[in-house]
Amino acid sequence: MITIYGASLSPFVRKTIVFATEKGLEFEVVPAGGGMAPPEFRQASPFGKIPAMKDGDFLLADSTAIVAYMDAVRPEPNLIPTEPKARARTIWFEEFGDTIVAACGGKIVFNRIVSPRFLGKPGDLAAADEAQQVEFPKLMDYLEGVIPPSGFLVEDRFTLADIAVASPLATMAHADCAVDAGTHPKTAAYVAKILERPSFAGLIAQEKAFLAA
Ligand SMILES: N[C@@H](CCC(=O)N[C@@H](CS)C(=O)NCC(=O)O)C(=O)O
Repeated sequence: MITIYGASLSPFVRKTIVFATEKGLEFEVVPAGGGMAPPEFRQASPFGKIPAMKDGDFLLADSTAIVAYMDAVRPEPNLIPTEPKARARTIWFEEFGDTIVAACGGKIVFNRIVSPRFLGKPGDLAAADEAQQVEFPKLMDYLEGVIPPSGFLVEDRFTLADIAVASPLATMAHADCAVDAGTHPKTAAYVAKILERPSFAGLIAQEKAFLAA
């Protein structure tokens, strides 16, 4: 049984949970982050970032490292294509989600949710608004141009690329930054369809309940 440390509001943690679910891996999620830190989490994540993972005595941090491990121990169903170009495109989209989308999302989510709710300090709402108005549309323009008619980013089937791109967008939607179906109809439909998968939908329902409490 694999243990994932973290909380699914984090796009990186959600990525590993969805990946493990889609792989059919047996896993549990142990809350970590903020003030909560079980001793093993500290060992697994040298810089205290979520997610981290434990499988037996093997400890590991970082969502990209964790999904690479999960993929190696459970190759099927395949979520990281093996054909060279498709594999490289998948990693590009993972990187796009983890760095470019998450950087924009961080400004929005930190200032609208994390700072006021978890740190007890007002967020910089102007910075969040600016990220949504200036940066976010550029990301959406890019996606609008690359989403294939199949509705999957790589190999016309569900892969890590879809998990990694949709996950930060799910976190941003909690912070009132949703894809505008008027300006970006393909992207809005794409994200909605990926997030409807049971592996995402269950988590998102729990997150909404947590944020509403
Ligand atoms: N590259 C890392 C990023 C992990 C990350 O930045 N996690 C954030 C939460 S979304 C975190 O733990 N922040 C707390 C901190 O930096 O101390 C991954 O993919 O796992």
